[in-house]
Amino acid sequence: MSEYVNTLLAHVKAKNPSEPEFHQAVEEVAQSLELVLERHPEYRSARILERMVEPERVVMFRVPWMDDQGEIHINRGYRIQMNSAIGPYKGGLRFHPSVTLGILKFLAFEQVFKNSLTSLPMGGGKGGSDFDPKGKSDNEVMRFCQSFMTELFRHIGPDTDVPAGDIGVGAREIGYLFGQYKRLTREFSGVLTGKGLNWGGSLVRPEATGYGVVYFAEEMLKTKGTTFQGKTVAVSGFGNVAWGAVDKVTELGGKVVTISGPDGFVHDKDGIQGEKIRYMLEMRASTRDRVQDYAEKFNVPFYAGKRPWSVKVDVALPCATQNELNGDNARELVQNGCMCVCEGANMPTNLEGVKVFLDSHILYSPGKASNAGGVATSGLEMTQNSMRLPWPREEVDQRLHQIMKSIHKVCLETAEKYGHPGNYVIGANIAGFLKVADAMMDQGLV
Ligand code: NDP
Ligand code: 2IT
Repeated sequence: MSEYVNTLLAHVKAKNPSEPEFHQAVEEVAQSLELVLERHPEYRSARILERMVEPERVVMFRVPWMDDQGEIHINRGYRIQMNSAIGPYKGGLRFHPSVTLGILKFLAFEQVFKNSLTSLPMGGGKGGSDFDPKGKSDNEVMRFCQSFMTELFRHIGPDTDVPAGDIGVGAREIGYLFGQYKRLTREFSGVLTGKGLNWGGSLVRPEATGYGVVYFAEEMLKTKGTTFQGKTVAVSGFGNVAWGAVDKVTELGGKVVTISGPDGFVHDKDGIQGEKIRYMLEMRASTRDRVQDYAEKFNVPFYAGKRPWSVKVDVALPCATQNELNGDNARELVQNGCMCVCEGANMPTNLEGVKVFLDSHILYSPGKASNAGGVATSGLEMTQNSMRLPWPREEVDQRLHQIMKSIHKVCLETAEKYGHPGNYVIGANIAGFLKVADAMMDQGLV
């Protein structure tokens, strides 16, 4: 690492203690950017990267709410408004007990590069709460969402900051959040994405992240002259992203043999298809947060407390959460002949795992490139809201597909241009950075 990047990292660590995930995300990006900063000293003297690691604004607030027994609970709410150089802040809300300021800062930082790659005018943000939706009633979730929005509403807006879903935030939560925003502002606007279809939502948004991951992986496979047809695929997670990915892989002739949850993973050798894909939605909606239910229903093996990376597959799609795949997992996948790892989750592979994939020269794509289909379709939802005109399914799907192809292309072209052909990490980080950096240069010292 150059002295410049070392100094920058030391600074970020000293200034933001107890935020290891944020340090990790910055380290990965900064390493890739050494090449750009060497060629373009103007970014260094304008201190672009130093500015990008400092959020434009962080909002942190109390979220008090009452459970069905009348007990009072207090959670913490956040919104990180990371970078608005190329558009209003855009990014999801995560409700999970593991949420901290550092986790949301890493996600907001990644979002800036991802949104830039989509080619749509969206800045980067992220938010959420340490609220645990597991086992909560609909009424409890509604009261929580209303309390959360009662503070958040003053910081967001259709041209300011447009939140969406992430872990623990799906259609139900977006509904409650939207209802409360509308009530407080007396405005029906496109302030959130992932809305219901009959009140401003877009077709394909629920499937978009998972579909996008598979469209991206399809492009990666094409570079080796192959397709999903007949490939065995490991997916982790069983949430929104995993569900879309399983559905699209199956449609393209691949066979998904694993899904996972916090309790372990299931190995379904016959492939997850048809009714089994629909059952994934049921499992998630149950809020039991157990993937073992699938193993019991379909009578397939369940491995408690394990992740699916020991299964011999051609393609792996990590779609659960950050740091779910370490160096040992990566070595095992590579040794078992896995030819393509395409990330659906945000930063699912730790730094050692990423190094293993890059050194082994298998096809490997970072989440900020391959999972951008979700936010890209959110961008398309914003466009439809502005036009007050919903597009048909084919139009949204076609645009999503086109966007994923163009992200793939720009990653490869950029990697090649900077002397690292086939390296999607370098390609994604540099291409995502350049657009934002140039906008910041144009806009003066902001
Ligand atoms: P969901 O809440 O729908 O599902 C998350 C899934 O991951 C659940 O199955 C969840 O279980 C599981 N999970 C969480 N922690 C672990 C763990 N330690 N081990 C195994 N499984 C775990 O969320 P999404 O599908 O929306 O999000 C999944 C990932 O995709 C996240 O990294 C998210 O940031 C990313 N992403 C989401 C997008 C979207 O549009 N929704 C867009 C781009 C990326 P649990 O109940 O424990 O959370
Ligand atoms: O990580 C992500 O890109 C998301 N959770 C989707 C964000 C969005 O605004 O649709």
